[in-house]
Amino acid sequence: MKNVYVDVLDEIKDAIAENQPVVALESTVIAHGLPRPYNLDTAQRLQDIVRSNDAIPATIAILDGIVKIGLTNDELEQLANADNVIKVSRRDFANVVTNKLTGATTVASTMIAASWAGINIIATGGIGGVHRGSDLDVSADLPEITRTSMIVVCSGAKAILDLPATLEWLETYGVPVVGYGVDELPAFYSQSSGILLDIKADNALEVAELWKNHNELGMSGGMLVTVPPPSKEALSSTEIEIAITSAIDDAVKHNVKGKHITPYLLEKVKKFTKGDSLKVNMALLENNAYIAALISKSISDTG
Ligand code: PSU
Ligand code: MN
Repeated sequence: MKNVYVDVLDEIKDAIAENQPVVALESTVIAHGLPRPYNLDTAQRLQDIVRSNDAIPATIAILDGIVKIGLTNDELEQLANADNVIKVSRRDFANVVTNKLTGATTVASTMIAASWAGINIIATGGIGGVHRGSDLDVSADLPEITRTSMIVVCSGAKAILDLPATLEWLETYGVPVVGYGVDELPAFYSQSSGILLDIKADNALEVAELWKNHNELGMSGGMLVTVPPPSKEALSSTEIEIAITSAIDDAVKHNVKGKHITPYLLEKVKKFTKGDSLKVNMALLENNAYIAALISKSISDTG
């Protein structure tokens, strides 16, 4: 689907037409996931990393009602420094376009827009999932992965979530979850979750093969490729768990709900870890962009 509300950068259009590697990058992490000035720095670094590994970066956002697939440096800066940026998921597209608003795209909405442009891979930090506790809060990222044919490279679901419940959800709806060089689901801030995975790929080429067969078998929907955070910055599960529990207690106390809960918890965890969670978040975003570029290149080389 292409329409007057979608604007794809020429270099991305050309790369897709020539079957060259393109990696989509989401923008909620820029507008809501990371504090200034780290957000703009990281967004630029992610694009540079993708580019220096022979793929074209396509950061996606909605500016004044236009869905931008690929942002110029000025647009990236504008988004990183704007106030009142809407966090856009599937349900929000029509509203943001109709009212010419500015929005940052989550994993779910980035997948939707990326697929309009023919892109087949996105890199992020951690996907949304099933939240802890008794409220039925399930991220729109999960159903989107069942609908949209795309590889999602991430460090698992964010550890503020209920990871076993998230993995069960993905199993129920038939989403392949691949460990990249590991046989355990990474836990975003830390390398291990104790949850074993059934599918392992040791390198980008093996992911490309899985993806090719996923499509040749006529499987609809996406595939999750989970990459552990770099060991230098990764935190131990016990140290991060204390921060997460305190953050959730605070959120309950202040009645934070809906789309505000994820950014709230990330910010609180950052505070309780004295910035260590921010360091690992930025490091894993960079590493995931790197791995996504390698996978994208393997797909275009073998396709
Ligand atoms: N990864 C990060 N930081 C983030 C996100 C991912 O390292 O802030 C964002 C993604 O855009 C993801 C969103 O789609 O968090 C999930 O939000 P929710 O739980 O409200 O669906
Ligand atoms: Mn939610």
